[in-house]
Amino acid sequence: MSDCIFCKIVDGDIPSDKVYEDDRILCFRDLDPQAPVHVLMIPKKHISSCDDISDDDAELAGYMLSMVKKIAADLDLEKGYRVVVNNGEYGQQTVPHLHLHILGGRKMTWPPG
Ligand code: DGP
Repeated sequence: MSDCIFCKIVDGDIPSDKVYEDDRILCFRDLDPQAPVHVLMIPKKHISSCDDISDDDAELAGYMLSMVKKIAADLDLEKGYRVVVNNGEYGQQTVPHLHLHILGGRKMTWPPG
């Protein structure tokens, strides 16, 4: 998607502080961190939101979840972390390209608000 900022990050047109990359996903530090460690994991394929994960994307979505533990370990989040996916207006999704927030480095609170 030509007007998607996360697609531009995938393409290298917008710089990012990358922590992991392979042929299917990219992880980079959030511009506006909400915890001492806050990274975003995105699929390189443009998928707008959780609502837009098709049956064909199921393997990719599963792969993303399966990679969370590796990213968490790489970032020394052995005490725990939180994975968040905001979806749509009420979910406070601001960037319409599917992303997992991985937050850690402090004890989280609940409910999230
Ligand atoms: P969400 O509200 O779930 O759509 O979160 C979008 C996140 O993306 C938000 O925490 C800020 C982050 N973000 C937005 N634009 C950029 C950017 O250009 N670079 C980086 N690294 N993060 C961005």
